[in-house]
Amino acid sequence: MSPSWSNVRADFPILHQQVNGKPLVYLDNAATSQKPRCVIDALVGYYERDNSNVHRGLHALSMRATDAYESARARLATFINAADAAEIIFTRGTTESINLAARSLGAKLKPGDVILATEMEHHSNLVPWQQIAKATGATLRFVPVLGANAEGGLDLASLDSLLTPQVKIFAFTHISNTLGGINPVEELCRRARAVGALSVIDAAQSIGHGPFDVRAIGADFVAFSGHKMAGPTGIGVLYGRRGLLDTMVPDETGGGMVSHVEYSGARWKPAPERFEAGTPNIADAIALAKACDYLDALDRAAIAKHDGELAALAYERLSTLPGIRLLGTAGARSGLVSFAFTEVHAHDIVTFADEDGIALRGGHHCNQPLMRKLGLTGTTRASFYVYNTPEEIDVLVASMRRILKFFGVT
Ligand code: C6P
Repeated sequence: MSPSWSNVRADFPILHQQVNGKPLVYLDNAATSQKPRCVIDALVGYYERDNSNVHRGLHALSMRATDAYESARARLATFINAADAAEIIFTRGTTESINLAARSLGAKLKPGDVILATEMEHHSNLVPWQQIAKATGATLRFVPVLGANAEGGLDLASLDSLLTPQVKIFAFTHISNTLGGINPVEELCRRARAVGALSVIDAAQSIGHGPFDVRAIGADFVAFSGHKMAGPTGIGVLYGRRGLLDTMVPDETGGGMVSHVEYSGARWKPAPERFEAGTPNIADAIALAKACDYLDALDRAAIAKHDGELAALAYERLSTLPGIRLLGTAGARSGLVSFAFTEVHAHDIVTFADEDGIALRGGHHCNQPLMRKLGLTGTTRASFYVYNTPEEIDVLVASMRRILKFFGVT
């Protein structure tokens, strides 16, 4: 049964405020989502009752903290249907997860190898691969995006020529943070596997917005951030298939990740400890597990439907505005809409919308090459989550009309 979406707002304390004398309309969820009371309470509760360092203590608090931290890992594993909690590496977020994967996997690359990405990648799933390609002599290639407004999504036909046996890594986003379309990740993983390439999915924009089953998808690696899925900042996950993780070199070394150390060298523990040197972000991992409980209780399929319907409604309503250019597909989309006006800069739109209490995002959204390809300097983006309502889309559209009128666009 679908949750009562109007009750959901009561779970998020931050939403009940005015901005510039207007009720806050928070439509910047692709940048970071708001946090429900239960996640905030989990953070505070940990520091008030259990705070201690993990893994190295034999006293009660340390054992409690260790139990809670490792239970959080197990909870994240069930959240994405991983086969084993050891496949969950806690990181600072998507960016750190992809850097870890790139550096560890990159250690095995050589000249002649190919890393395949797509033209719609966020800088966080692009620059780390550029760096690894430069360091190893591997070549970085891209699956093109189709259409003047990227309405054609990824050019899947190009995979026939791009996915050669030279491709060792295929890194792609599940949902573009600028376009909002949903990429066919099962198919992309299957195609990668067929040529012996490892798949790396950037799930930053999808993980909190619908069901995600790593085994059904057939993913080798998945990166995501807690703060975009109702969890805290500073915590995220790199999922890696167990058999792969234990063959990989650690990215960082130090305490906690070693099984045996001499003055002359050291041996590594198996995953996940191998990839978690130093004191981890214990409190935020525990609170992230609470966010998983919260999203599952809402029902993640229902969340996907809710967010997608709001974005489709926003797309339809915004398309009536003069001079608007809407990016991405008109069809199946996740919970975001990205648009540009010929006459008004995205930063002006966002600044003026703030006067109406609306939080939007304007700019290149860390997609500079894609923006250049589409002939844009930036877009305005409205992104939705569980607490947003159709009435807020009315406020958004009315605000856009007011701004366009101010700039003399009719
Ligand atoms: N996008 C936005 O679109 P971090 O900052 O590590 O939590 O996530 C990076 C990241 C990676 N991939 C995708 C597809 C993303 O959307 C993001 C973050 C934010 O507003 C910030 S640019």
